[in-house]
Amino acid sequence: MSPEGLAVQTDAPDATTGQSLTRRSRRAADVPTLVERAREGDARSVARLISLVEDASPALREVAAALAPHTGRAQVLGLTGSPGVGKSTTTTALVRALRAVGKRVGVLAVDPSSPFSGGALLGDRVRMQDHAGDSGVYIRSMASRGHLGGLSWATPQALRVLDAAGCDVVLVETVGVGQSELEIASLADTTLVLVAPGMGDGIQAAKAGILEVADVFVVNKADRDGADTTVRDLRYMLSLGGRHSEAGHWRPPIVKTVASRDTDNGMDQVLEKIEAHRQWLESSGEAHRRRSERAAREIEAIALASLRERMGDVHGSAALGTLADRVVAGKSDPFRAADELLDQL
Ligand SMILES: Nc1nc2c(ncn2[C@@H]2O[C@H](COP(=O)(O)OP(=O)(O)OP(=O)(O)O)[C@@H](O)[C@H]2O)c(=O)[nH]1
Ligand SMILES: [Mg+2]
Repeated sequence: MSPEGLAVQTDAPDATTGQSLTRRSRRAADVPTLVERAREGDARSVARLISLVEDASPALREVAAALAPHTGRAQVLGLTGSPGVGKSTTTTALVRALRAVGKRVGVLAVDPSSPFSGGALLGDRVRMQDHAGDSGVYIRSMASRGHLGGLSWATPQALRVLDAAGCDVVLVETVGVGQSELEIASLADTTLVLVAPGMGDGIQAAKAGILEVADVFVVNKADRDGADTTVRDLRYMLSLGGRHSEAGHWRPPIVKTVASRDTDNGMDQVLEKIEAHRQWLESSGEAHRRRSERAAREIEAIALASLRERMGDVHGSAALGTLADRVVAGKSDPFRAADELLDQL
């Protein structure tokens, strides 16, 4: 075994904590070996690859290139909803249901508010211990703040890692705050929007544009009063229009769940609706459209980030100073100067 390989073995002690990231990222990565091992299902290699992605390591390009031929198989499910609605509990229950039918599952818990990996998701990790020791499940918390473009930057790459590692399904959980649910919808093949009775979630959903992104509505905590009212509210709001009401479009079904129960919790119905949606995606051509839109957004995010980086080099540079002097002297105008600057990039 090469010294590199040894380093990989020893320095990724815990796939879920994301600790020792800095220490790890300083070491050179043997990317082909990592990818090979990840494809064999080695959790440490998967962890290391995701860390490289998350840290925007210099090896990122090599990682992306090495993963590319092995991707495109995994079904990506997004789960979003207000804090405390039951996303992690539902994720755990769905993982169990998917494992029961022999699927390999990856979970990415993305915290859009935290710049730290794993920090705020401690509680989630504890619950996820349900699946500890099951080699058919890979669970990872990720931070997204601090990355240019938030979710759109590191998450798609992490999805690729899990896809290449042979996950049949990848669940992406993110708390619904502001933009994140819209971003998750653009990443996922099927987006589940969770609401709970008595949280005013239906109305919030309408306001935040969530009605437009939901492929399946999950009314969780259906053991509580008001679940039927919530279902009715959602149904009413869906009847008011939007893209769902157009002919040939998918009408998001509404499923009631009690994710905290071990049995009879509604997960089988959720999986049925997900499967129905998958079939609709394929037969309508929407699957391809979504995937290529996703790739386009990714390319755009990378290109913009790289432009910004180059612009950063320009700030305070002699070239910019010269152009500024010409504008001040009336020999050029800011638009022409900006064009000239872009030409130099
Ligand atoms: N009564 C009831 N409680 C539930 C149900 N599902 C989840 N809970 C409880 O609701 C609380 C929040 O659940 P989580 O799964 O952590 O919710 P979350 O949406 O992941 O929360 P954040 O990640 O903090 O946004 C926990 O105490 C769960 O046990 C349910 O179906 N019924
Ligand atoms: Mg959670």
